[in-house]
Amino acid sequence: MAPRPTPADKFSFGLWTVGWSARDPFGDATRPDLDPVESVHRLAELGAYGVTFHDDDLIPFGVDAATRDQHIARFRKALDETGLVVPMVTTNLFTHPVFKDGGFTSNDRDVRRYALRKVLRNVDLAAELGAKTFVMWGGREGSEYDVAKDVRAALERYREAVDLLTQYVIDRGYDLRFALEPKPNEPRGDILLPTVGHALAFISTLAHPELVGLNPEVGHEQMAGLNYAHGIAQALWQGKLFHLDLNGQRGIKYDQDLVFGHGDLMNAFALVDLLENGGPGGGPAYDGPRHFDYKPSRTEDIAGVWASAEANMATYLLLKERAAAFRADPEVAEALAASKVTELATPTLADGESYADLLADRSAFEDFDVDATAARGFGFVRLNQLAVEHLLGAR
Ligand code: 3MF
Ligand code: MG
Ligand code: MG
Repeated sequence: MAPRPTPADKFSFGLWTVGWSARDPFGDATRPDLDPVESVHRLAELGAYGVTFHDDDLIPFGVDAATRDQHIARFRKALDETGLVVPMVTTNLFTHPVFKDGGFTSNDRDVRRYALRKVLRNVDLAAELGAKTFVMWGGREGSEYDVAKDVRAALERYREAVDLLTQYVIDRGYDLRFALEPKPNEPRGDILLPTVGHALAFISTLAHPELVGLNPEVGHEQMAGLNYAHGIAQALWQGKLFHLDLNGQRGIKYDQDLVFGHGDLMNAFALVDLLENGGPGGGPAYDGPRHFDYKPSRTEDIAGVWASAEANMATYLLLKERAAAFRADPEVAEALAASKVTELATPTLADGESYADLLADRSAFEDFDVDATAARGFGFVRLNQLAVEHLLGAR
């Protein structure tokens, strides 16, 4: 039996996830639209603590100010009734045809100005609802044709937009940080800031890099053939893991948005182990929302939607249990030491040692037994098998 989630687990879902009516490029919707108010109630019943949304998930694009206020008021009432919080808000700069060449980086300057106004309005709403993170996924920021986009100019405009937004939250005194969400492609042929690494490099050029971090998504990194757990580790190491999108993906293909763990389960195990046990003293390395950005498969009816929402949380909690068992196993501790995994935390130079000392240390080079060391195995396969056996519940 999978453990039951509680708000203390900090699970959150986007309105656009459970609310997806399953229209895809090849077929019509297989489910009716869901009222956001119903989603809030159902998610709370299932044990989630938070709900997130794009402006357009909550407020239909283009409605007048009075109608907008009504949608927000209904949603707020549902939050009050359920106790659900809004840890993160995001803006849709990809659905409406006006954004077909992007928002912040559209070749059309008028579109860029409109995109900024749309985001600024939603930043105000995010702050009003108490969100601490504002995610920006630039799904249409990119191109299909290399000659049709000046990538350097586009990055300049991207930076201009993010710098404006950080200045805005500073001036307004909002307690809100931005998290960029990398993705390599889909819907554009090539999307700007395609991976965790590209986005980290971009952030280092900003006017207020301290206010900008990442929202890496499992499937997005895996679509690029990259290791998600590695990307998360680097984001943590650089203090940039502001938020994350959990889901499942099976290899380098279209964006699948499967339930968390229904793709690369071993990497999901490593990820949960990192998040839950990778911090100081073996505690959590990340204390933000465990946010699911998945799509209930098109084959599922509405009962299947809620079953799939539960599946995300159950899988996470099971992996958390399995990772705890892995960490508590003395044989694992011994295998980690034998594999020198723990030795990597020891600095390569001794305290106060200089390169001159290193050059003078004959044991490091002249007397070092290269052949004997090269002949010794690391035992990584044994270690990984212990992880597999814990993951399968065999230990
Ligand atoms: C697309 C995504 C997006 C972002 C969302 C949040 C529609 O693959 O992952 O979901 O997560 O825009 O900013
Ligand atoms: Mg995605
Ligand atoms: Mg996402």
